[in-house]
Amino acid sequence: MKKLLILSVALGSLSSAAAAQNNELHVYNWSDYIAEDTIAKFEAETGIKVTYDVYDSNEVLEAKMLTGNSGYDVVVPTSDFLQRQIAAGAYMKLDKSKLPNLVNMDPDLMANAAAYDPGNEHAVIYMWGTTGIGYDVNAVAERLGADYVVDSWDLVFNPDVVSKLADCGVTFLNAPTEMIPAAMNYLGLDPNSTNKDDLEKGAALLEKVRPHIRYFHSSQYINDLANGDVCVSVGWSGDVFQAQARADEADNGVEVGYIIPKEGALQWFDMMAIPVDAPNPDAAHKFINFIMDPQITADITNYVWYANGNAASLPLVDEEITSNPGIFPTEEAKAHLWASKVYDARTDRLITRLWTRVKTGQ
Ligand code: N2P
Repeated sequence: MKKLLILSVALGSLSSAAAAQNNELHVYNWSDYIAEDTIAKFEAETGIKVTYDVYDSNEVLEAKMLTGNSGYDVVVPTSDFLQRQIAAGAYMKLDKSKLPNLVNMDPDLMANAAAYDPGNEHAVIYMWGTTGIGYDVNAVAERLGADYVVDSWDLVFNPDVVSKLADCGVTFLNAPTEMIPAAMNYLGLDPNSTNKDDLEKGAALLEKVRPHIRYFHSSQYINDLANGDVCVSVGWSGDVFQAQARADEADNGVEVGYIIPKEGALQWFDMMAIPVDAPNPDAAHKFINFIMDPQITADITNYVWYANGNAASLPLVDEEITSNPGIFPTEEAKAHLWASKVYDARTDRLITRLWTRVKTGQ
C-alpha cells in the first residue's frame, strides 16, 4: 500500500513536471538583440513561459552545444559556427510544417545561409550585420584632426594612428575568428585563408597594436561608446547604432559613428536553431515561427538596429534604418564584404592559440 502511494505520488509529480515542461521555453540568444516586448508578446500569445538567457560569444555557445544537455530549446549561432555544430550533430532538423511564416523570408538571403546549412534544414536567419568600427566622432577628430577621413581599418590597425587614440580608449571584440581575418584582410591577405603563415601574420599585426588596446570584450563597448568612456571599438553594426541611440537619448554630447571600412568587412548571419536534445521542440518551433512574423521581426530590427532576413518585414522597418548604409550596405560596400568560412579543427586550434598570444602577449 505504502509502495503504491509512493509510486502514485512519484507519477503525479512526473506528469506535472512534464506538463510544466510543455509550457516552458528556454531561449539562449546574443545580448542586446531583441525588442523590449518580444518575449512578453510571445508569452501572451502562446501561454508558454520563456526563460531568456544571453551570451556575447560564439565560442561560449559552441562549448555548450558540443557538450550537450544545455537545456535550451532555441539558440542563435553565427552561420559558420552553425555549420560546424550541425556537422557535430548538435541540431535537429526543423519541421517546416510548423513554420508557415517561412514564406516571409528573403529567398536570396536564405540561399546565402544555405551555404552553411544545405536546404536550410536546421536553421532560419534571425538577424545579420557586419563587423566594422564604431567611433566617437569628436574624440577622434580632436586627436587625428578635423580633416581626417574615418573610412579605413587604419583607425585600429595602423600603429601610427591607433597610438594617437589609445588615451581615449580603443577596444577589440573578443572574437578571434572575426578579429584575425580582419587583420589579414587589412594586410592584403585573403581573410578566409587557412594558411598558417597568413593567420600568423594577422595575429602578429594584432599583437603589434595590442599595447594601444584598452580591452577585448564583445558587449561592454555599447555603453562605453555611448557614455564617451571609450572612443573606438571594433564592433557589430547594430550594437554600435544602439550606442549611438543611447548617446542621443542621454543627450550627453557624444556622437557615435559606424563605418564599414573601405578595405572591406565581415558580413555574418545569426541563425535560430533547435538543439538536438531540446526539452521542448514544439515550443521552439512556435517561437521561431513567431519571430518570423513580419511585425515581430520589424519591431526587433527597429529596436536593435540589425538587418533581418525577413523580406515581408521591411515595409514595417523604420526608413531611418532601411536607408542607413551601415545597416543595409550599399552595392559598392557589398562588393567588399566577405563571408566567413568554417574552419577545420586544426585551423581552429591554431586560431585559439594565436588569440591567447594576442591577448596575453604570450
Ligand atoms: C548582438 C550581437 C550579435 C552579433 N549584440 C554577433 N553575431
